[in-house]
This record gives sequence, structure tokens and C-alpha cells, in this order.
Amino acid sequence: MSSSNINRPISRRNFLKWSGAAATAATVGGQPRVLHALTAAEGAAAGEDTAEKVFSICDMCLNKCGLIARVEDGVVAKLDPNPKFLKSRGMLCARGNAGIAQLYDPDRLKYPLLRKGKRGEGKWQRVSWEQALDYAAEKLAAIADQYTRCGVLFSPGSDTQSQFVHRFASVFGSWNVVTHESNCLISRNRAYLDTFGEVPFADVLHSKYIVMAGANRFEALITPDSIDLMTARKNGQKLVVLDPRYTKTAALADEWYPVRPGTDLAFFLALAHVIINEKLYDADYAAEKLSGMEELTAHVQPYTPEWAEKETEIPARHIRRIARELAAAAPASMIYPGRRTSDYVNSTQIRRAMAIVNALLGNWDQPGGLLAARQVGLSSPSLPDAPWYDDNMMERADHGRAHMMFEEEGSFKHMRDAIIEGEPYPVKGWFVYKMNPLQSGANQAKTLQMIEKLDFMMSVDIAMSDTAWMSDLVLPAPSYLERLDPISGLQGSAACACVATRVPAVPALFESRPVLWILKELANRLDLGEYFDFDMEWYRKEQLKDLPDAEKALAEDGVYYNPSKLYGIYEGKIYRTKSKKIELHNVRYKEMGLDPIPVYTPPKPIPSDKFRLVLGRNAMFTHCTTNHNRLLNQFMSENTLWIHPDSADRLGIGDGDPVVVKSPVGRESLKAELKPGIRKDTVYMASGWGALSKGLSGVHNTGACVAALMEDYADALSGNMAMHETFVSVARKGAA
Ligand SMILES: Nc1nc2c(c(=O)[nH]1)N[C@H]1C(S)=C(S)[C@@H](COP(=O)(O)OP(=O)(O)OC[C@H]3O[C@@H](n4cnc5c(=O)[nH]c(N)nc54)[C@H](O)[C@@H]3O)O[C@H]1N2
Ligand SMILES: Nc1nc2c(c(=O)[nH]1)N[C@H]1C(S)=C(S)[C@@H](COP(=O)(O)OP(=O)(O)OC[C@H]3O[C@@H](n4cnc5c(=O)[nH]c(N)nc54)[C@H](O)[C@@H]3O)O[C@H]1N2
Ligand code: SF4
Ligand SMILES: [Mo]
Repeated sequence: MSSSNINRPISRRNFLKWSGAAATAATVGGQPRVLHALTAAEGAAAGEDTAEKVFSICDMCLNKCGLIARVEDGVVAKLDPNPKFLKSRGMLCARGNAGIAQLYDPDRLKYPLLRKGKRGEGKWQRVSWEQALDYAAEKLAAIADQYTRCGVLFSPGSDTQSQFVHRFASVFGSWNVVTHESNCLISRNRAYLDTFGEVPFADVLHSKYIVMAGANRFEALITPDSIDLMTARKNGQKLVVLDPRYTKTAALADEWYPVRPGTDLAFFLALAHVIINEKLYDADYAAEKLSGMEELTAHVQPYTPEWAEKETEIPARHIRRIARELAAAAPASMIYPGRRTSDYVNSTQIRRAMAIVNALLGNWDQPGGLLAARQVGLSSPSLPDAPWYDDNMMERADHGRAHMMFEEEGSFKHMRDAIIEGEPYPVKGWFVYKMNPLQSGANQAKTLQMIEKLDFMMSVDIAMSDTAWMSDLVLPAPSYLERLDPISGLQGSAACACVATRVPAVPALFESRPVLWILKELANRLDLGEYFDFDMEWYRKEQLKDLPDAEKALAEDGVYYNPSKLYGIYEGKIYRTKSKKIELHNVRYKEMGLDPIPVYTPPKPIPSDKFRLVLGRNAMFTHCTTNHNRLLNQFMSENTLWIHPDSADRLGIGDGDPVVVKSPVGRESLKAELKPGIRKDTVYMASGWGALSKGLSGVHNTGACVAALMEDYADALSGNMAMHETFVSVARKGAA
């Protein structure tokens, strides 16, 4: 399909036709069967319903909504929601529906590719799996020999099979694993673990009052929260949104405050001030469950609403009123815990302040509040312990670069610095599975610099992402509709304590192979085969061994519910914190010389000739991944720079004008979009555009790459990338 067709609406018939075109191209990969099947499917669609229906779970984002794939003569013709799937409230979003265009995407990787020219030059040689795996195993072994086994970094993305990449890393002998989480939500996890001893789910459906700050649930979809928020709002729930942009969530809220970016901490400390000083909390609950009330009371005295107004630009009278309203609705009220917290250098402390207000509302383990994870009863298959290598490094390469880093997740920012510096030891190999750090890690130039330091880099992906594009070896993976995956346990919220299954709707296309197969093959070549001596069927059976009714329910409904307690899980139990209570004042932080209660530090002031650059999602795209999807790309075919009309006017920029955006680390061009709903000191652009990869049609050289502009600051405690700390200048193209 030529790029000129990209914005043309696609009818179902046209869609199948072009999928057919894609499949024709794919005959190079040896799959003419698909083309015949497509033709048959068009015929079947006109006549009687001969479709086979396959239960699966969506993977167009991390939410795992239940779906039923309609398979007509070996071809997925349509994806329908699974009505029995409570987590997704029986629905699929636009991206979920567009999964079919990912499956039959002409940009799909079809066979193993070995780099020929320079990295990023785009010269590839098609190789056999045998050659590809031999080559990869040889390279991994050479790095292990020369630099120890920790010389290889593993990056498993968010995926049900990523657990096998983790296992492979430990069997191979590397501590160096960096997941997507340090570019996503680890500062939130850190904050809640260090307050409640657990990361909560939000009981959005039953909450009477929600304050949502730095989250955009009507565009950044989390199921069931996004759907429940809409239902609860119809039932009278009050929603207050803090966001420097007038998002769709702000538009549907009762109140929106365009908070001065980076100052939310002042707002939450002031809420705590009011709740404590006006004695709006439940004193008995506080005495029994909370630790550090005295310290918190003293700590919040200076943080008055009047003081917070100066920092946040939210009027003091509203802060006071919101605190009172929250307390009146408690415990069925909450500060929504949020998800992506890759924002500021003090993100953990911002989230700690949010958690502290939640603690004061007494909403933990209560209807309409924050919920603990529920047990779904999946078993962990027992596998041989990973070997111990005496001659290996003792610590991760990014160890010690953040005060409270999660050792299992690491920090992409700090690992990248460690690799560039070659300190504390060289890391020379990179195995990437289903992650695209060239677009999802701030400061793309630095990621390129890191890649220059490597002897070998391989990517397992479904498309030629920017990260695959820079790799030495690219291996094609099947998409979720072609995979048999481990069983998933979904634990959160009032909607689910369930297990869900993903079985292939169609066989793997082209020469794609699942990552478990790839890892087994590599393990065999590295004399580690005994640690991977299992298959997916066995693994799934083991996972379900304590759930005798699950297999039948999964076959009949695509989901199995384990009736388990939703509220009151903590009755009679202690909290998994050092004090065994909910920690307003964190004992461990105190011992480590960190602020035991969040202390407000103002964000760096924005220079008058600059803007703060912020990120945010669109409902039709996932991260930097689906922008080239032919069905979704129709909603937005390039990104724009959101800028306030007054700011644009000052710079002589009109709506649609081409502009140049410069940061200390990059320079990008795109069109301006005048938006009265963004603060005058802030600009925004959508992510995933301006791809380096020529393998992503419609995204390569289209729009601007925000990862190339963002500087790479990190949250001091967790090492979470801090993606809202960049200031940029904007000028009309030609005027710069
Ligand atoms: N459609 C869609 N849904 C998704 C995803 C997707 O890619 N697409 N991704 C999923 C994933 S992995 C995640 S982590 C979640 C992310 O879910 P969210 O965290 O809700 O998503 P974002 O859109 O990143 O929202 C961040 C918001 O913070 C605002 N903001 C920036 N600075 C400040 C500030 O200082 N204070 C306040 N109060 N607000 C600020 C931004 O303008 C933006 O609107 O979404 C999930 N759902
Ligand atoms: N610019 C920018 N950066 C961000 C964010 C942002 O909003 N903007 N958000 C942050 C957040 S919250 C997150 S969670 C991270 C996400 O960032 P990443 O974890 O890097 O995830 P994605 O960008 O979704 O990239 C996923 C990759 O997996 C590939 N893929 C998709 N399906 C499959 C499959 O079935 N098998 C295989 N093998 N590959 C597959 C895609 O082609 C893509 O290359 O980004 C973070 N960084
Ligand atoms: S929210 Fe949408 S894209 Fe994400 S899993 Fe659910 S249906 Fe799929
Ligand atoms: Mo995320």
C-alpha cells in the first residue's frame, strides 16, 4: 500500500483487500495460504456465518481486555469484545478493534534479518532461523566470556511471555534486566509500597469523589477504571482534575485546574494540612492504622492552602473546599493513584503525598477507595533453579544510582548512563523483547550513544521499530492473535479476580516465532537447555493446577473468576511496612537520610523565552507503537505542537504553521496547533512520531519525535525517568 493511501478511510472490504495485498507481499516469506484464505473470507462474509470464534485477550495495550476473534477460513475477520469479561466491562476500545490491522500489517517483520551496513543504515540480509540463532548464541557467549555474564542487558517489555526473558537472563547469569517500568510507573509503586506496603488498585466504580492529578483516564485507558469512571459519574460521583492541559478527562470533570506543572506536591500537602487541622479524619482509625500522625501534623503546618495557591495557581478557597468535600465523602473518596509517573525528579515524593492524603481519608481496603490485590489462585510452575556463576559481577550495573531502585526492574536512564560510562563494568550486549526504548526513553541521542558502545544488539519485535532498526539482529515475533501464552491473572478492582487465556486465533504468520521458542533455542546452543526443558502447554497446565474449574470456564467463557474477598482483606492483618502500619512518616527513609515525609521543593522556574514540554496519550494510540496502524492512523496522521494562542501570537506563529522546537538535547520540526486549553507556559506533543525506521510507513519522517527532545532526568528515589523536566524554545520555521 502506498503512503498516499494511508489517510483514506478503509471499509471492511477494502481492509481485507489490502490485507490481501500485504499477504501477497508476504509470499516472499512463504505464506501464500493467507492470500487464499482472505479471498475465501470475503466470500464467507457475504453468506452464512461459518466463523470460528476464539477467546483471547487483547494486547494492543497492557490492559488485557477479553476478546473473541472471529476467524473465517483461517483469517481473523473481526475482533469482538467478550461479554463475560468484567474487567473490560464487555468492550474493546478503538485500538482493540484495530488489532486486526496489526496482525495483517504490511510493515510486519517476516523473517530474521541480519544487519549488513552500518547500524541504522537499513541494509539487511535475510537469514534462516538456524543462522540467526547460531549467530546470536555466539555473540552472547563471546560477551559473557570477555565481560562476564552481566555484560548482557536484557529488556523484556510488558508482555505475558516476558517472564521467560527474565528467566533466561537469570539462567544466562545477568542481573542486568531493565523493564519498561522505569519509563512508566515505578515511582508510584515505590510511593505506595513505602506507605501501604502494597501497590493498590482503585475502586473507581464505588468512589463518590475522585481527585485525579497527572492522569488522563478518558484518553489513557485503564480498564475497568476508564469505563467505571464514566458509569460512576452518571451515578453522581464528583471528579476534580489537575492537568496543565484541558484533556478529555478534564472536559468531562466537574472541576479542572490547570495546575502549574511540577507543583502538585504543594496541593496535596495543603489538602493534608486542612484535613489534619480541621480534624476531618477518623481519629480512631488514625490511632489504630496510621504511623507518624504526630510528625505529619507538625510537618504540614506551614503548608497552608494560601501558601499552596502561590505555588500551584489553584485558589486557596478551592483547595480548602476540596479537602472538606473529600473528607465528607470518605472513605469512598480518593486521590487517584495514577499510573505513568515518569514525570518529575521528585515523583516518588509527589506520589507519597497523594498516598498520605489517601491514608488520611481512611480509604484503604474499603468500598470506593484503594484496594489490595486479590488472590486469583494461579500457581507458579516449578522450574530448576538458575545456576550460580562464581566469576560473575555481584551487582547490577546501575546499582546505587538511585536511592530506592527496584532491583528487578532497574532504571533505563541509569543503566544507559552506566553503559555509556563503562562503569562500574562494561555491558556490551543488549537483548530487547517488545520494547522500543529509542522512542520510549527520554533523550534519544543518548540511547544512540549507548548503542554505539555495544558489541551486539538484538530485537524481537513484530515490526521494524526504531529499536529494531538500530539492532544487529532482528527476529520476527508473532502478534498476540497468533500466540499461545501463559495464563494471565488479573487481580485488581471490583471487576476482577480472574484468569484469562490467550490461544492463537490463527497460526503464526510468515516465519515469526514466539520468544519462548527463541529462548529455548538459544538456551540449547548455550548449554543451558535443561533450564528451559518445558513447553507452553505444560506451563499453562501447571499454572492452573490448583484451579480445577478453570480449564472448563476458560474454554466456555474465555475467563475464569475466582470468587475472592474484595474488601476487608487487611482485617486483622498487619501492613507490609517497617512499622507494620500505614506509614505517613517513613521510617526507612528516615534511616537512609531521605525525607520521611515529602518536603516541597519548587520546580525549576521556566525561563521566559521557553516552555515546559509535557507528554500525554491519545485514546487511539498506544505509546510509540500503534501510530502506523492503518486503521488508527486515520484519526491522526502526524503529531502537532499544542501551544496556547497567546504564546503563539507572541512568537508570530499561526495555527498550522511549521515550527522548530529546540531543547538542550534535540531539535525537531512539526506543525503548530493553537490550543486555548493548554497553559501558556507549557507545550505538548503526542509520542511515537518522527520514527528513524524506514520500516514504519506513515511514521518515518512524519511529525516530530518527542523522545529526541526530552532530557533525561530521573526521580531521585526510584530512578524512574522524569519526562516533564525539559524546557524547549519554539520558533516559526524559517524565523529560527
Ligand atoms: N490510549 C492509551 N491508553 C493507555 C496507554 C496508551 O499508550 N494509550 N498506555 C497505558 C500505560 S502504559 C500507562 S502508564 C497509562 C498512562 O496513564 P496516564 O498517566 O493517565 O497518562 P498520560 O496521558 O501520560 O497522562 C499524564 C497527564 O499528566 C499531565 N501532566 C503533565 N505535567 C503535570 C503536572 O505537573 N501535574 C499534573 N497534575 N498533570 C501533569 C499531562 O498533561 C497528561 O495529560 O495509560 C495506559 N493506557
Ligand atoms: N515518548 C514517550 N515515551 C514514553 C511514554 C510516553 O508517553 N511518551 N510513556 C512511558 C510509558 S508509561 C511506558 S509504559 C513506556 C512504553 O514503552 P515500551 O515499553 O518501549 O513500549 P512500546 O513503545 O509500546 O513498544 C513496544 C514494542 O513492542 C512491539 N510489539 C508489539 N506487539 C508485540 C508482540 O506481540 N511481540 C513482540 N515481540 N513485539 C511486539 C512494538 O512494535 C514496539 O516496538 O514508554 C514510556 N516512555
Ligand atoms: S484498552 Fe483497548 S487496546 Fe488496551 S487491551 Fe483493552 S481493548 Fe485492547
Ligand atoms: Mo506505562
